[in-house]
Order: sequence, then structure tokens, then C-alpha cells
Amino acid sequence: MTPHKITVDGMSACGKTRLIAALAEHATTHYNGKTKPQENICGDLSPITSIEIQDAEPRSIDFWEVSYSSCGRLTVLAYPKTKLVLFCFPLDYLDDPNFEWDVKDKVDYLISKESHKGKDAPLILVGCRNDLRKQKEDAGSWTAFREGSKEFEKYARKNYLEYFECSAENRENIAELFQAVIGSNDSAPKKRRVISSKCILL
Ligand SMILES: Nc1nc2c(ncn2[C@@H]2O[C@H](COP(=O)(O)OP(=O)(O)OP(=O)(O)O)[C@@H](O)[C@H]2O)c(=O)[nH]1
Ligand SMILES: [Mg+2]
Repeated sequence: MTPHKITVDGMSACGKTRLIAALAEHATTHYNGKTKPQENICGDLSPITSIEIQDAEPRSIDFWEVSYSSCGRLTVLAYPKTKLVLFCFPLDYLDDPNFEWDVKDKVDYLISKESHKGKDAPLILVGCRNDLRKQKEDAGSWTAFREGSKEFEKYARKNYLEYFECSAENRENIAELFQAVIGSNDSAPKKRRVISSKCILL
């Protein structure tokens, strides 16, 4: 079975583990996927989630999480030979301009020539926790969030990156993101996608 390694990196505590769990659940339901039980390493769960899916050909999708709270020593193994990087950040922090700068700074490095990410591995920018962002917007502070979202769409376009806004909580755009993940080793050239929430005019 062909292994397909995906690195899940991003900001600390932004929802990477829950995103992987939502993608694994989607694979189980829609691709007859089987998630292998995670091993226990030194008292921590392994950062690797392997899912065997039955697509055109059976394959194993291996998510390697770069976690800030567990398995720190194993994170150096997350990048070598990866096929795709999902760089995650929390959308409920979009109203903080310093935070936006921090995300862009990290992504700028990852897509630069100096990066430890292989140059052939594409990077998808993934905004997580869109349900929490919407809660904050509903509380009346929506302008800063809309501006932040537009800014990331623009940034993704400028750098030829795909961009998704998701929620592991309510499964928003999880199917679309999973499709992008399993399509990432197809040889046919793909159109760059920006999948975000619809703008509601009040
Ligand atoms: N409401 C909501 N909460 C979320 C969502 N995704 C993650 N969270 C919460 O955000 C917190 C951090 O989630 P994790 O998945 O552990 O984040 P992480 O990026 O894996 O964290 P580290 O591995 O420590 O870097 C937890 O309290 C989650 O329940 C989401 O889509 N919606
Ligand atoms: Mg985690």
C-alpha cells in the first residue's frame, strides 16, 4: 500500500489534532477508511495518524503532526519526504494583526528556498476553528475578522497557495480539504483553490 505522508504544522494549540481527527472521521465514513490505533511513545500518543483508504487504489494517508504540547522530540521527523504540508492557524484570532504577521512570517519561511520543507511539497494554508470565529463575529466585532480573512485570501493568491477555512467542530469544509489532501499526489495540474466562508452583508 502506497504511503502518502502529510505534515500538519501550524500555530500552537490552533486545532491541528482535532483537524486530523475530523479528516480521519471523514475518511472512515466516505472512503471506507481504517484508522490504525496510535502507538504510545514515552507516555505520549504518537504524532502519526495513519488512515488506510480505498480510493482508485488503496493507499495509506499518514498525518504527521508537529505538536507543541506532545512528542516534541519526534517533530523533526515530520518533514522529511513529506508530500504535502497543511499549515494551520486559528481563525478566531484573525482580529489580531500581530498574529496575522506571525502566521505569514512562518509560512514565508516554509515556502522559501531556505526552508527544511522539500521544495516539491505544496503547502495548503488552513484556517481552523471557523465556528469560534463566527461566534466572535456574531458578538459584533465582525469587521476585523472579515478584513483578516480577506487578507489571508489575498496572501494565499499572491503565493500560489490553496486556502481553506474549516471547523473540526461542525465539519465545515472538511470534505473539501480531505479531497485536496488525497488529490495532492495526482500528477494532473490542479487549479489553486480558495475555500472560505461566504460574506454576509448586514
Ligand atoms: N470550537 C472549536 N474548538 C476547536 C476546534 N478545533 C480545535 N478546537 C479546540 O482548540 C483547542 C486546541 O485544539 P488541539 O487540536 O489540541 O490543538 P493543537 O494545534 O493540536 O495543539 P498542540 O498540539 O498543543 O499545538 C482544544 O480545546 C480544542 O477542543 C474547532 O473546530 N472548533
Ligand atoms: Mg496537537
